[in-house]
Amino acid sequence: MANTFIYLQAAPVNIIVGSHVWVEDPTLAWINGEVFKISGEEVHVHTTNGKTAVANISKVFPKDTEAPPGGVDDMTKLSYLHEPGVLHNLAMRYELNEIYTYTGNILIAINPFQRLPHLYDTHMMEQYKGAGFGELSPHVFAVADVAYKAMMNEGKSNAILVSGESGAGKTETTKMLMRYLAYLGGRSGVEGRTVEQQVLESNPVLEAFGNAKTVRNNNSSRFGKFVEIQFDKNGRISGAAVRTYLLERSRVCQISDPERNYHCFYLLCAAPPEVREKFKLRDPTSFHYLNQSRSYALDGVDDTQEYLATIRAMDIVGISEEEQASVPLEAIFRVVASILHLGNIEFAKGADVDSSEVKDEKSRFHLNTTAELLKCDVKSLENALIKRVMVTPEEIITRTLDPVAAVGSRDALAKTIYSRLFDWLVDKINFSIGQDPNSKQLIGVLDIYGFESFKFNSFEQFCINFTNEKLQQHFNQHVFKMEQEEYTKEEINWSYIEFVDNQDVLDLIEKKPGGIIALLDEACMFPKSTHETFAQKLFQTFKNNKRFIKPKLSRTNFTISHYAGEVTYLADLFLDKNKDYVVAEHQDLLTASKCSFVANLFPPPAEESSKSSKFSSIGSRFKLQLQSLMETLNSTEPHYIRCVKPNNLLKPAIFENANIIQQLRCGGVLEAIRISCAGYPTRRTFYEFIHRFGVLAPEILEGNHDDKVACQMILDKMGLKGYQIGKTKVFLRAGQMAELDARRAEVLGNAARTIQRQIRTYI
Ligand code: AD9
Ligand code: MG
Repeated sequence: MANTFIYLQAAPVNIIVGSHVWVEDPTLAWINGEVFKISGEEVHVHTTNGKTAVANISKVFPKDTEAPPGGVDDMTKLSYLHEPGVLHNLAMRYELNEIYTYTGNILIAINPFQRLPHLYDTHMMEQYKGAGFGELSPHVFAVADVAYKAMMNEGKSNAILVSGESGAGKTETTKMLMRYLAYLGGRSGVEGRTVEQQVLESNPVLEAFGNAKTVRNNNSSRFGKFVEIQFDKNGRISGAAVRTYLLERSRVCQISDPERNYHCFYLLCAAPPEVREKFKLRDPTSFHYLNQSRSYALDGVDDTQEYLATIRAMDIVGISEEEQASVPLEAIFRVVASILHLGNIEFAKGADVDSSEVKDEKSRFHLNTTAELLKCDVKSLENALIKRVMVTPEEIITRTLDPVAAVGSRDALAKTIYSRLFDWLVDKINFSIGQDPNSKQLIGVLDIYGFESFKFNSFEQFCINFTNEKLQQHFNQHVFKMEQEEYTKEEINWSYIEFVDNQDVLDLIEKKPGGIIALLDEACMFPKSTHETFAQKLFQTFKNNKRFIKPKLSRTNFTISHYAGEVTYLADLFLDKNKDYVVAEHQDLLTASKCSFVANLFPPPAEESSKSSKFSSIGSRFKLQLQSLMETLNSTEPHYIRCVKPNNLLKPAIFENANIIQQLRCGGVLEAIRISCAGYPTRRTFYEFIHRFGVLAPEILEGNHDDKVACQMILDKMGLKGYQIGKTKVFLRAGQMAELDARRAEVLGNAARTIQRQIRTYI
């Protein structure tokens, strides 16, 4: 990750001895202090921690000594819009449990890591319902309210895009948004399975099957989600659709301490005894897919209670225990249990070379149980795990798998079943809630993984970061547009503002032909490819691409220079992970299941192959999904919420500066500010401006000028260039506010010295 700070605002030249400033600090990122010496370009500062710091004048930023002690609720109200100022403002507010702050129209939400019930109660919802945007403190409800009002007034669809890194609070924020929208668009007094109730209850169902404990978050969503809530012309919720993206499949069979598998496995193991007996379940410690990690229980969570809560939620979204239900709940949990038993089947070397057999009696028990639960033939299951049939034009060859390959086959089967089950749940939820064909307006809520850069990054991070590049482009264009609109409204000239686009990274990834995804698909289709040949092809193709870097010490890794920093990807598993196919033996086995639910999860492939071409890849499919998401988003009015994780300990009241700066940068908050800095970052109403800078020209105030003219005269007297005067506000270029403040401090200092002299003379 690039470790350079973004200097949002050119450092002003008018820092003088006595100025209050910010300088870089190795632990705190930024620290403030007072300048006591300037020699050439070097500024010497007494910092507030009792030390001295020396910094180049280009890296010293003025501190607004007049900023209100509790911070400002909108960053655009800051006098100096720069990185330390932004950070300090958030820190001051966080200390007071003010977790929300605007940056213009963007809401920044810092995870409190503690319940703040009063912040989300019905009383709060009532208040926000009647209020105009900006009237009350920043809040998720205010964003949802703006979206709803805009939809009602303009008849246009809106979208709320929630982003941030793992554990930053996206899912919690999304749930608050949905609760507020259900409050606005729900039918009061109606009980039972209403559309809004189903929309809300889809969350716990999806969380039970798609969330897991990770090192970053005890309830981490392992999939992306876009919920479209449809409204009728009276503003009542009339339908909804949930789209999900890229569920993490590997977790089903591989976890490492202290993470967990998907919640549903544990809660099923904690179900009432008769349920566990039916599925032959025991303690989670007895299952290989769960006991690879020693983490079983979650702090503050009772899995038995979770089981019951999940059942209740499933009932509301139309999956019930009743016998007459088309898909009884029982079938779903039977499939979940079968995966646990499947994972316990072990293999030993078979009699022939490169062959394997079910290891022992214990494994045979699990094999039998898996077959029983999936209602498929046990011998066919065994064969599907340890044999492969190859059909050549001449003959049919049966090949055996060695124990390692058999384990691979077993795990592939588990992953396939689980991901089909998850997709089925999403479809079922959509079917139950129902879409309103007459709805012309909707509010979409996007809860999707933020930018990721780990020590080792693979295909999943590649897809996630690709998503973020797409959203970043959308975001930049939007922020830029908003700026332009503000300028147009004030009738000022804005034509020369430029902003950096990330189209070049997107081309590198998704261009067809020739982008990384296209080259990966090519490699996957060519039988002799290896990850090495794939990497070589990338190096060759992109050797002159400035967004692509070949790391010196590796033959197979490659680095992409993303908008949020550089990320190095390990090409090793890209080919495997990109291939999207179900082993034919697995497919045949499950299509033949006597349980219609299982068989329906695996419709015969003949139906599918007529629709699609013979090769399908995860990367290309994901690209198409993203394309469709972007099309939807482009037809909506977007609103942005950036969630920030204040510390990695997941504890309240700890605000880690450097960590937060990094997130603001990745979330594009600093970029948004930079875009506004490229134009006129400081805006003051005529009144505010005169109030602050009237002292620079008392003679003008004495004249009987109108406010606008007075502002113009003050600015002229100070000799500033490039600013603009709008209809109600003065628009200053970056650094000009600091310049005016320095002049003001000088005037006030002179005045104070004169008074002191007078006092001395008098004494
Ligand atoms: V991930 O990318 O899905 O791993 P999220 O979704 O960003 O992540 P999540 O919403 O799950 O994070 O929040 C993590 C935890 O922070 C929650 O389980 C809560 O314990 C905590 N949290 C987040 N937001 C709030 C809040 N507004 N109030 C109280 C919160 N606690
Ligand atoms: Mg989440």
